[in-house]
Amino acid sequence: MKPSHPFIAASVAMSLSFGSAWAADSAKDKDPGFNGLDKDRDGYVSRTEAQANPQLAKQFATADTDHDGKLSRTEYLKVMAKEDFNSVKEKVGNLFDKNDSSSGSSTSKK
Ligand SMILES: [Ca+2]
Ligand SMILES: [Ca+2]
Repeated sequence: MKPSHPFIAASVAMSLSFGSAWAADSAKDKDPGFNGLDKDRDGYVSRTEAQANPQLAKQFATADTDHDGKLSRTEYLKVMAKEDFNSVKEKVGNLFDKNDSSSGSSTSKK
């Protein structure tokens, strides 16, 4: 009997390094925008800080639902989620347009 299994030791070491890399990535993915915009790290994105994101700056008044002149993380996430939803809708719409035109031209196949 061998005292240890080199393969298992290597795979454990690999999974550990992958695990920490994954954790760092997911923390970044979780909210890169808000932390990036909140330069003074007071937990809010001010109107000045929002200028770094033109899309957000444009919708600042709409996004600031409690009208305190700054965006909380919740307000930011809400407006950005709406933004994502709109762009997804646009993409899906383009997809349908493409499908419509291609299905019209491919009817000769029979
Ligand atoms: Ca801030
Ligand atoms: Ca607010």
